[in-house]
Amino acid sequence: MKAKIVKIISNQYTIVDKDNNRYEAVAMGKLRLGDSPVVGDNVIFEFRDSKATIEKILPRKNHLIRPLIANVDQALIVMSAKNPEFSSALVDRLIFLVVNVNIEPLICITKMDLSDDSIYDYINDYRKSGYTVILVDKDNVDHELDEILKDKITVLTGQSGVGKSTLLNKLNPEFNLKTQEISKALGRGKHTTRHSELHEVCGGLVGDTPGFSSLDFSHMDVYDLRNSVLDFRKYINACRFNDCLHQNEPGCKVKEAVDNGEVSSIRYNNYLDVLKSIQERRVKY
Ligand SMILES: Nc1nc2c(ncn2[C@@H]2O[C@H](COP(=O)(O)OP(=O)(O)O)[C@@H](O)[C@H]2O)c(=O)[nH]1
Ligand SMILES: [Mg+2]
Ligand SMILES: [Zn+2]
Repeated sequence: MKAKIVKIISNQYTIVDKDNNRYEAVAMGKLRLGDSPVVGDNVIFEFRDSKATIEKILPRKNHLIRPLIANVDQALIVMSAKNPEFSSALVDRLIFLVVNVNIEPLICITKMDLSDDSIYDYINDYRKSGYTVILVDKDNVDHELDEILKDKITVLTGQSGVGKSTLLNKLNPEFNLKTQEISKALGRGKHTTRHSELHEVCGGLVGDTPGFSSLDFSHMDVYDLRNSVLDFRKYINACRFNDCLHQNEPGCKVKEAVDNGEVSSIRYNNYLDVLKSIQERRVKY
């Protein structure tokens, strides 16, 4: 039978099947020796001595290390319109890191109530480029988000103070209560107890904040970066040279598209900044 792992505490697994039945399960010893099961894993389980036992991990579409989550569908990149000040440089770096690991980026702009209309220059730029942008203010959350989170595994990312916890709490008031209880319960001996969990929010699953916020590009080469800019995908193989980095090469269709306004110059300039830093091997921010 098939199920998904939604919670792991030490060697105790909570799995949920497609009819939303939850089981407490153990894993076969051989699984714990090799590539251990992580939350988000789709697994095959059997009942052995009336105990649900995970026998096999199904192939993963991706795998985050920090936190350990498999099969992440999308990342909600959270950035405030103000306080802290909106930064497209930061949003775009997060987009590149997320896309590089095959996770779909979604942009969520919080604290719209603190901003003037100039934020719409960015909002329109991202929307025109094909990115989904969700807006949040003190009292309201774009209804679209319910539909977006449903049936998916989502991680939230973004610098501290932008409103990630506030947003999750708005979507599901139980969320904060639950996470606070867990951190209290794990306060003692937390270094020895492994705990990870996907939380149910809007009919989907939301994982812990991943470590993208360190903005570490050291594992990416220039082509990984180029291929992580969704804005350029339309121009794949259009440039004169296949290995075009859209920098100063002759016959570059991306640069042409930037000049005539088809590709966002904001994204392009943020791309160039990261590209240069990789080329200079000054890879950390
Ligand atoms: N005005 C306003 N304040 C917000 C909004 N969202 C969050 N905040 C405030 O921003 C601060 C940081 O929020 P928090 O959720 O802890 O951010 P996190 O570090 O990303 O989890 C808190 O004081 C929140 O009350 C919003 O949409 N509008
Ligand atoms: Mg928080
Ligand atoms: Zn090019």
